[in-house]
Amino acid sequence: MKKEILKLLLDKEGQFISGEEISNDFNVSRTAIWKQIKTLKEAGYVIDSSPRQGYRLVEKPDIILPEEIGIYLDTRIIGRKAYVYDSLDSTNEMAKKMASQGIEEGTVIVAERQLSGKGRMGRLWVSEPGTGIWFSVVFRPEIKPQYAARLTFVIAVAVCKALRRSTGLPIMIKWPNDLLLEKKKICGILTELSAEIDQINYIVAGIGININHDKEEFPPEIRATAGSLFSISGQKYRRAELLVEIMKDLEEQYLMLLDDEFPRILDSWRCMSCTLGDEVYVSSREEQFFGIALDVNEEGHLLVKTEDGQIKQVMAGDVSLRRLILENDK
Ligand code: BT5
Repeated sequence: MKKEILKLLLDKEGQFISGEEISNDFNVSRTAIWKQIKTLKEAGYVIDSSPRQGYRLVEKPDIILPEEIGIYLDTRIIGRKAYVYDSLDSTNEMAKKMASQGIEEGTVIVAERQLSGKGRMGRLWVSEPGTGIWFSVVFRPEIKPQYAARLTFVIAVAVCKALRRSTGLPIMIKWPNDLLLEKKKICGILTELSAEIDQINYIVAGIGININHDKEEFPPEIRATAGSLFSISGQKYRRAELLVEIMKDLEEQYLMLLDDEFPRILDSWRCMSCTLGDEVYVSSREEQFFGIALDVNEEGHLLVKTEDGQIKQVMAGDVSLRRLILENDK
């Protein structure tokens, strides 16, 4: 009921809809409508009520409400179920717990804030309330575990495409899991796998996107490297609307993966990559070296030509762009 009333208000944003019209449309009492309007107002939607004219949506808050997401989403898999929490330790941890209990594929877990948001290799992800989108998606792809890294490409391409389309900003992908805007990290992806030798149980993809932060809102230790859509473009965005667009692209790219069309995903990835052709510094647990990033292969490994002409395959290392290192060193 809440969803239907919200849809009417959103469709006719700025115009009055009479209580009578709503009660006829949905066959509910005026009191029931008034109750739903009250909860929407409490959530932050600014709704005018006039005894003669009815209700009018005046302003939409920057909140992520599952009912609103449901109105705009026509996906088959991604986001059919969405849970939004005020606060979680980590959406990935919650998603893994739900996945191991059998929750359906495509389920999305969002948190307004994370108390200990996770990056890779035990690093922290800063996830303050209200400014970004912090969420995880549960996948159960029928692909071999050795191809699990492909999902990171699915996510990076989908998020990059959706953000570019919605904002017009020249967002780029840095291998393997970052999105950059004007050389600042605006998004990080953390993909976690649970698998047997020959079969994937589930993959949880965690995505953190900085949307409406002021520059000063980032803690000093990441202020030089982190950015948000707002801190770079000066434009604020409604997170719920971006999330819907991202979910649509996630579904599109994921279906391509399931249809054995990974080469097409890789082609999109190559077009949006700021890593290929550039001089990179590869720093993994085993080794560190400089080279030129040539390409990525079907497993998602980065092919790097080293200074002595060898071509190395880089897996889950940490790749830094040399240009950035020099600039940050200044
Ligand atoms: C990542 O790790 O980039 C993956 C981040 C994934 C976060 C999402 S949010 C929803 C889901 N639930 C979780 O608990 N996690 C996922 P990594 O490449 O290791 O980068 C981490 C590094 O980025 C940190 O060590 C900081 O230097 C920097 N960093 C931390 N918070 C940041 C932020 N909000 N924006 C930009 N950089 C940040």
